[in-house]
Amino acid sequence: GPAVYDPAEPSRTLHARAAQVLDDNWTGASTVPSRGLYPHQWSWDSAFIAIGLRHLSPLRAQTELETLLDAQWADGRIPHIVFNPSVPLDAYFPSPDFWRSSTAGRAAGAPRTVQTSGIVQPPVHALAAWLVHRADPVLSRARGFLPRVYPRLAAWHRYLLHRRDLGGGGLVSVVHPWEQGMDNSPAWDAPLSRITPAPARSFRRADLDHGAPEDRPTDLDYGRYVRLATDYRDRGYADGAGEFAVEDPAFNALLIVSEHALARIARELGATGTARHARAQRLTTALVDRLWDPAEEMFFCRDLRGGTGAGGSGALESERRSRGPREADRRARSGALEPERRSRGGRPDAERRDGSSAHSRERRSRSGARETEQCSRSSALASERRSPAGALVPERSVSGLIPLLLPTLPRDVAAALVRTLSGPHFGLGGATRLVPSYDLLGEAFDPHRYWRGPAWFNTGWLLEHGLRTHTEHAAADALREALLETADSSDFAEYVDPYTGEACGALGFGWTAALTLDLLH
Ligand code: 9WN
Repeated sequence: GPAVYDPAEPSRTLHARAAQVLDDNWTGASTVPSRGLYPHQWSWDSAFIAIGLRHLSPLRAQTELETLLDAQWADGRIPHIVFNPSVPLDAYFPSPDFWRSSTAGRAAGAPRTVQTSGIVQPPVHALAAWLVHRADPVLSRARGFLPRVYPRLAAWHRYLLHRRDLGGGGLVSVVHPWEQGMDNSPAWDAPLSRITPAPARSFRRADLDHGAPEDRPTDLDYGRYVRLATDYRDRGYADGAGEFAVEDPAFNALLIVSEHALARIARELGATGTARHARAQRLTTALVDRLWDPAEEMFFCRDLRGGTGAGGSGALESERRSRGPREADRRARSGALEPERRSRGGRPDAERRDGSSAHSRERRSRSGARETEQCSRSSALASERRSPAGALVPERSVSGLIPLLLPTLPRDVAAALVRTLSGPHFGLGGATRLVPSYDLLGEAFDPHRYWRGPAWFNTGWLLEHGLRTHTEHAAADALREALLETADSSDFAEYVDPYTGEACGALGFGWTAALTLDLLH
C-alpha cells in the first residue's frame, strides 16, 4: 500500500473500492459482513455499516437499520444475527435450527416470521440511527425515520438496563462471548474455563470452510460457546441464571454513547432528552466505579460469576497479589500443553472459579482431569472468597480503552487512557500504528488469532473518535491515516496483524469498508 495516505486521487479510488465492497455485500434489505464467512445480517456490523452507508445512500443506511429492527423481540432485545432464509442451513454455524428462536424464544417474544439468534451484540444502533439521520435530515423526516426507530431503540436500551443488570450495580452484563463481539478475547478465558464444553462431535464448524483454523477461535472455545448458547436457549432465553455473566467496558461504553444519541433523537422529536443524558451520566459514573483500575490506568471486565469479591477501584491490584503462587503454577504447567490450549490451560482465575453449587461441581467433575485437578487444589480458598460482586479479570483487552469515547469521562481517566493507548501494552504510535485487540505484552498475545492480538477496524474507528473527543487530534490523525492505508492495502480485511498490517480473516469485510468511507468524509 502507499506509504502515506494522500487525500487526492488515491482517496477516490479507495472510496470507490469501499463502495464496491458494500454493493457486493448488499442483499437488497441489509448488508452481510462477508459473503463467505458471515452470510446473514449481524447486529453491530449493521450499525457500523449504516454509519458508512449513509455517505453512499442514506436510504440504504436507513433500510439497513430498519431491517434489523424488524427482527427485534417483544422483550426489546435486538438479536445478534437475523438469518437470511435463502442461505443454506449449513453455510453458517450456529444456524436457525440451533437457535430455534420462533419456538424456544416464544416466551421472550421472538418474531414469528423471521429466524434469529437469541443473544445480543453491543448497542451501537442509536448512535448509528442518529448519524444516519444527520446525513440527510430531509429524507429522514420525509420517511418518518426517527419516529419509527425511536420507540424500538428505547425498548432495546430498556431491555439491557432492566433485564441485564445482573450485577445490580447499574451496568449491563453479557451472557456469552459472542454478545460482546470479541469472541475469543483472553478476557473470556477465565470466565469461560468453568464452562463444560459441548462435545466437539456434536456440531460442525462452518467457519473453518472459510477461515484459516490458526486465525480462528479453537475447538475448545467453540465447545464452550455452544454449551452456553444451548443452555440459554433451553431456559427460553430467560436472563439471570447463566454460568457466564460479565460486565464489559466496551459494551457499556457503547450503550452510554447510544443513550446520549437517543437523547438527541428525543430532542429532535420534541422532547427535552434531559432524562436520557442524565441516565448516560449515571452509567458513566457506574462504569468508572465498577470497571476502572487507577493503578493499571485502564478499564477491565468484571466477571460476576467468579473471583474474590474485591470490588471497586484497585480491585485488580489485590487480584494480582492474591494469585501469585497459582500464577507460578500455571507457568510451570503451560509449557506441557498442546499449542491450542497453551494460553488458557490453568488460567489464574481458572483455579479460583469454584462452583459454589452442587450443580457446577458436578459439571466440573465431568470436565477434563487437568481442570478438575486445578480446581480442587484451590476450592477452599475460592469458595471463601467468592462474592456476588465478582472480580475484575486481569487481562488487558482493547475493550478496556473504548470508554475513551465517553464525552463526560473524568479528565484524569481520559488522560490515563491516552497514556495506556500509547504505552507498551498497546503501542500506538510506537510499536504499532494500529490498535491491537489485546495486550502486546500479554501472555496470550497472538498477532493473527482473531481477538487475541490482531487490529480491527471498528475498534480503531471508535478510538479515533475517542481521541478526538478528548482533543488528541495529532494521535487521531495518525490513527486515521494508518486505518485508511491498511484498509486499502489489506483489501478491506476483517482484521490485520497489528505490527505488519498483513490481512487476516475475510477480505471485502463490511464494516472495514463502511468505516473507511466514514473516515474519508
Ligand atoms: C459470531 C460478524 C461477527 C462480528 C463479531 C466477530 C464474528 C461471529 C463468528 O463475526 O463473530 O457472532 O462467527 O465468529 O467476532 O464481532 O460481529 O462479523
